[in-house]
Amino acid sequence: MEQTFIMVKPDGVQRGLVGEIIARFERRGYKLAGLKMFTVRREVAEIHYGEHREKPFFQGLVAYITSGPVVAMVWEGKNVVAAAREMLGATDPQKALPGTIRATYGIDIGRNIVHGSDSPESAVREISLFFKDGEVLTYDRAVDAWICE
Ligand code: DAT
Ligand code: MG
Repeated sequence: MEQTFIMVKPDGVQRGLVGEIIARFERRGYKLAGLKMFTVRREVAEIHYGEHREKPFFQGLVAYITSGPVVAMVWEGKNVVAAAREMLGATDPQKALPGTIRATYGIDIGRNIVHGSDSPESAVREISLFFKDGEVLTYDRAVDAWICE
């Protein structure tokens, strides 16, 4: 089953939005497969955001993501990568559609609250960067048959 990597960034943790974000994924029916809280180390941040290394905002982005604890999660379900990106909204909260997480809780592109993998390949890479073997769990939920036929 498809999985995605979702991370509540340090601003989301500081602002008390962890529960709100988890609740949205839970209520939609996705399955929580991994969850932990930690502070991202600079080396890991630079790998995670490696595609942006040459961008002018890179240093600020690394400083932001390493500035405090994050909550990292693996969510699982049909088409979860693309669906989660829609739930997050556009990268810039000013451009995000109403009702999305970034539009509901954010104002500034440099404080956009939450990360979500942009493709299934990115999800695999990001999950393996942040989670060790055994930290992503496989289990059955009795409710699954009521979520997808
Ligand atoms: P996303 O997080 O939606 O996948 P991205 O991968 O293009 O967006 O960029 C990663 C993060 O970098 C993004 O969440 C916020 C920051 N960022 C992107 N573009 C930016 C810009 N033009 N100015 C400042 N920060 C930016
Ligand atoms: Mg991205």
